[in-house]
Amino acid sequence: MAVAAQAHLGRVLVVDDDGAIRRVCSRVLGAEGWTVVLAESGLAAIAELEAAKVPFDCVLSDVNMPELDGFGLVRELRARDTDLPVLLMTGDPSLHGAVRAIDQGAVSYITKPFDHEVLAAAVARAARVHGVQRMRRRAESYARELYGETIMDRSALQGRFDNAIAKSWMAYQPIVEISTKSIYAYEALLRTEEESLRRPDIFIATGERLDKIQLIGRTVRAAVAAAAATAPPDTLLFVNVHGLELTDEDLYLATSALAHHSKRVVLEITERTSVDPAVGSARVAMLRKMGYRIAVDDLGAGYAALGALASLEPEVVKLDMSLIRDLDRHTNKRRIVAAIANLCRELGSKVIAEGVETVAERTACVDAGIDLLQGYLFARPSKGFVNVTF
Ligand code: G
Ligand code: MN
Repeated sequence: MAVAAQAHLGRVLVVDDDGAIRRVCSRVLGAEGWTVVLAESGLAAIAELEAAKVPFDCVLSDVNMPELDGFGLVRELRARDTDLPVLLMTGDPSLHGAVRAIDQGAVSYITKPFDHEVLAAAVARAARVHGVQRMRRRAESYARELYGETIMDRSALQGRFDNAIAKSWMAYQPIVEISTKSIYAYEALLRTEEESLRRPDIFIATGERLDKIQLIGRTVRAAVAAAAATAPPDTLLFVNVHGLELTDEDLYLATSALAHHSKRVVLEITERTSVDPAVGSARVAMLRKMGYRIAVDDLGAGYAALGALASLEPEVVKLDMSLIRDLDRHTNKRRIVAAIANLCRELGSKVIAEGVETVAERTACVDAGIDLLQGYLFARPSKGFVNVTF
């Protein structure tokens, strides 16, 4: 796969006492875009795992090895409370071997000898499942952080959530271009009349908790598509896309309502739920092919890492409001913001400053070379496409 070959897919630990197998795995997986680390025994594998500064995404291990065999390795890993997926390679093609592998906590197994395609697909699948699970867990702990444990009752939440979707609407907030005194775009923001979920972060965290992020995404995209005709011409529409939406096939349907407007839509991606760089860049390539442009949202908030600039090559970068707040009063902050804005421009991205609230912040942004601004100073998010007086 061309996309996969260029992407950095992640790190795989290959464990086998047979040097020939290690070499084949290294060659095949390396060509796919994986970073491969080799270990010649179960004990060496444990040592690699414990020394690793960057976590592994998958372990591919032989079953029959002296000292610590593949099953023992899985047991050791599980005892260390890690959910790292282990893919076992077994020379035993019987069902018994497979059952035993899964029983012991391996996520999957392949039988030797194997086709190169089978090997590559099995590793990709194991790592992908792991990535999605990790994302879900993160989303869930974020939801718990917002609510506390007490109101995590699923059925109660479900009722509120359904009501929130039924009573949801989109607010639009202008993004202004200072040099031309015009409106460059509007960001679409999800709102609801359901009292308990009025705070957008809590609404979305509830969707994460209930595994309904794709429903939220579909609702948002349909609403924005319906409103697109009433938006002032020549303005772009910025639409937030949650990390878990990137795997929703509805997003990629050429016949979907929003796809008809893709040329004027910029999809904002935030790393709040940690978009796997490999999944992210492949998916983003598909969205670009459909005509969408991509923005990295919340840069500087601790979610969006600078790495996203390299892996997603966004057309637009939005600087988080924590960087913009009191910009006029902090020399070092101004230096940092100016340097990030410069870097983004050098990489070919436009820069938007989010959360501009005061005239002094606006001036400081412009002085830092930022021409596109968004925030309460210009307009709050509101029901229609409001105008701005400069
Ligand atoms: O994560 P994202 O950047 O998409 O979130 C934008 C949120 O920030 C919206 O919910 C919006 O209401 C809010 N917002 C927009 N402008 C301002 C502002 O100037 N100040 C503050 N505090 N919040 C803002
Ligand atoms: Mn946003």
